[in-house]
This record gives sequence, C-alpha cells and structure tokens, in this order.
Amino acid sequence: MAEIARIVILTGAGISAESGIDTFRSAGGLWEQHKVEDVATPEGFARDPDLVLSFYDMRREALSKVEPNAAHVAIARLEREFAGELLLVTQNVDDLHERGGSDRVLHMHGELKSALCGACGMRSRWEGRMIERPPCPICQAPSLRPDVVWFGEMPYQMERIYTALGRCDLFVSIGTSGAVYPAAGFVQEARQSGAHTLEVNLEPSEGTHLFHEARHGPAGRLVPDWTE
Ligand code: BJW
Repeated sequence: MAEIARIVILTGAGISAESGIDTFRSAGGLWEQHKVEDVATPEGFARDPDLVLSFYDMRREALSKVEPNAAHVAIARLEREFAGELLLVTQNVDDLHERGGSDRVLHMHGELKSALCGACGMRSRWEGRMIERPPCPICQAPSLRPDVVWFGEMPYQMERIYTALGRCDLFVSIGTSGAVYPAAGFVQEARQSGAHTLEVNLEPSEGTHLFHEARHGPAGRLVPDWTE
C-alpha cells in the first residue's frame, strides 16, 4: 500500500456475522424477526417504548456472548501498522471493533453500550437494562433511550466522515448491503475525490457496480487477506 496515504473503511453488520451477531436483511435476520418500523424508528419508540427497550436490552446482553473475529482483528492491526491516516467508520452498534483492538472507531449509527437521555440530550456509557426506566446519570430524568440512530434521524459525525471521504485515496466497504443511506452513498463521495474503491462482502451488495473492485466471500477470510 505504498502509494496510499489516507484510507476510509466502512463496516456493516456482515463483519460481525461470523462472530454470531445477526445481520439485518439476510434470511432469518433481525428485520425478519422484528418489524423495522416498530423497533428502529422514533415513531415506533413513541408507540411502544417497552418493545423497543427490550429489543435493545436483548441485543446489549447478547454482546457478552460473542467475540471479535479475524476481520475485526485484521482491521485493528492495519490501524496500528498503517503509517498514513485511517478512519474506521462502522454502522454497527456492537463493540467488536473495540474488542478486536481498534481504539478510534466512529460509530455513525450509535452504540448499544451508550444511552441517550431524551430529557437532557446527554450520551453516557451504559451496560445495564433500560426496560426498568433507570434515571439518567446526568439529569436524573427517567428518559433514557438506546443511543442508536433510527430511520429519519441524523447519523453521528457526518461532517467528519464526508471530510475524510473527500481526502481519501482508498475507500473500503466491508459487510454492508448498501441499502441504507447516507452510508450507501459513501462510495460515490470517495470516487468523486479520486479514491480507489473496494467492496468486501459475502455477496454483491446493492451498489456493487459502483466500486472499482469487489471481493466476495466471508469477511473473516477476505479482510485478513486484504490487509496482509
Ligand atoms: C457478510 C457476511 C460475512 C453477511 N462476511 N459479508 C429513499 C431513498 C434514499 C434514502 C431514503 C429514502 N427513504 C428514507 C431514506 C433515508 C433512510 C434510508 O436509507 N432508508 C432506506 C431504507 C432507503 N436513512 C435514514 O433515515 C438515515 N438518516 C438520514 O438519512 O438522515 C438524513 C441525512 C441526510 C443527508 C446526510 C446525512 C443524513 C438513518 C439510518 C439509520 C439506520 N439505522 C439502523 C438501525 C441502527 C440501530 C440498530 O442496530 O438497531 O442501522 S437500520 C440497520 O441498517 C442498521 C445498520 O447499520 C443499517 C445498515 O445495515 P447493514 O450493516 O448494511 O446490514 P445488512 O443486514 O443490510 O447487510 C449485511 C451485509 O453483510 C449483507 O450484504 C450480507 O451479504 C453481508 N454479509 N455475512 C461478509 N460473513
């Protein structure tokens, strides 16, 4: 990678699939088990907060039963060894990149282990359950919600991401279906700035034709192959 000075890596649910975390849109995935409009929209939360809180409590609890896989570890190693700038952006709300050794992960769709207070707006680290309506550690209001980005909400740190996309030489998308914006549009942003673009996914994503190069297969094998 001698000529590459700046890399942006985008990851999605597929990178955590081999760790045992369900993806969203595959057969038997989360959106087959739950209606997306019930559990991943502000309107769903307003209608039935208990359903939404228990959905995210269940997913937070499940994190303790899974481990990062070879793809998370390979990215962390690249992060340590790459001499240029590397921005790791994940759509995932799990903490497997961090546990795989990455220490600068941008979670554009939030994090399971974070709470957002609907009263004071503060974000705080959160490991427990929310269904019992615990008070916000900052303002004490019983108004905590999962700190995740639902449909219709603005993902985190978009300015920082677009700045990095506008300067990168290489954009790599790993384990994402390309069905959800704005992340699905990052490949075009990167191409406009002259970056080489690579898709690594189990199967061709919706936007696979937008990439210069695509490698299809499991991330646990293809990501270590690519980073070495
Ligand atoms: C493997 C593998 C293995 C399996 N190895 N690969 C019409 C047109 C365009 C846009 C819109 C529209 N109508 C509405 C919108 C906007 C909307 C949107 O995109 N809707 C679409 C449905 C069309 N987007 C939003 O509302 C976003 N906000 C927004 O746009 O704000 C305005 C804005 C404007 C301008 C700039 C910026 C902002 C918010 C989106 C929030 C998404 N939230 C969720 C839930 C988060 C919390 C939670 O986890 O519960 O995020 S939805 C869900 O989808 C989750 C994921 O992060 C996201 C993406 O899913 P991902 O990661 O791609 O997973 P899958 O399952 O889809 O794919 C997995 C892939 O892995 C598959 O391809 C497999 O093959 C592969 N795979 N095993 C490698 N071993």
